[in-house]
Amino acid sequence: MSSALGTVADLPADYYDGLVSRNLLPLWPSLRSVLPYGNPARKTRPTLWRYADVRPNLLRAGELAPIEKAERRVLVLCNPGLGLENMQATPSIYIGLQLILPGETAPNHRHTPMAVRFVIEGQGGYTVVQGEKLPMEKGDLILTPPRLWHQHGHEGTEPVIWLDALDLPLIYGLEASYAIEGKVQTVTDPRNASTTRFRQGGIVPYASLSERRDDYPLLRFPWREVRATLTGLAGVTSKDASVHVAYVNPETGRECMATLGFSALMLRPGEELRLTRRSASSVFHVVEGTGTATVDGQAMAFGESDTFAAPTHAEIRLANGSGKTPAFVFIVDDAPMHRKLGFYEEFD
Ligand code: GTQ
Repeated sequence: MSSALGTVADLPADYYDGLVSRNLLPLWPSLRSVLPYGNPARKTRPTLWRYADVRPNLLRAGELAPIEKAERRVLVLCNPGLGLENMQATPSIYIGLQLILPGETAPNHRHTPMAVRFVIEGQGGYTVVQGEKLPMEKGDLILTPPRLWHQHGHEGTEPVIWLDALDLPLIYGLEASYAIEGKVQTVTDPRNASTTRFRQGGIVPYASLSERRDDYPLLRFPWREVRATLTGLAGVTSKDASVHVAYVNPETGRECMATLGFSALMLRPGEELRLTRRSASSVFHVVEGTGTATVDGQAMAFGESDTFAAPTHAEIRLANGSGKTPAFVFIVDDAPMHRKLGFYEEFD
């Protein structure tokens, strides 16, 4: 059985001060706080960001911050439990909502954190990744992997807004986060080349069987395909199983990025779903529909384009608010990193 550990107050002051003056600390007074028994200490709060609150402020940023003065015009979704200034939705996940106006370009750069974009509204936006021009339609997922060049642009007529998810808190915490500015990219690959090469799951270019594998063979996952897959899957899934798909690398069948994972969930009309409790933290973005999320007992009513965060080890329930139409949710989590580090867990 564990007993109470000694505290700093138990120690002679001159001994403790002597340690501190030599950049030393005793472990035992802090052991339980850094390595608690049973469950991790969590500061992340279940938090909901309503699109109706973010959108007008983001459009105002369009007036206040010219793209040349912003590079990336983004409002960051900060978890209040983690300190707003730390710009963490969860301990490992950064989420920002980015606005680009017609005719604007966001300059070419590359950086050590990985990023993905999930389009919320507007037509005509695009991202160029390593010379490949990737169109951005509502619900599309675009990957900008670590250290690959990327720039954004907008050829349409209405504002384009997307959600950025990055592993920035993690990479910043490693003191490894930095960017390099680049010259404007020339588009070398035809529009949508990676999506053409990997058009359908299970069918890959023959040469990819013997070629050295590209780490990121597919950079764009069109929502149209994801939604159709979910709808089809709902038809062959029993009522007690969830309708949930993962975005993967088409060559390996494994997660498409090293640290963060991406998936999409369909809540059938009237469905109430209890997610498997697990070690990973996550962020949910509502693509379509309304409902209620209950995270560690805290209920949050969600609507289209709202975003909410759940801490590690959280108890999560999702209920579709409609008995007639499905709801669709895009999910970002840090399960790939938990798996790689060897401590991914599912409970119950
Ligand atoms: O679009 O490259 O939200 O570099 C934060 C950092 C977006 C981007 C963010 C970035 C970007």
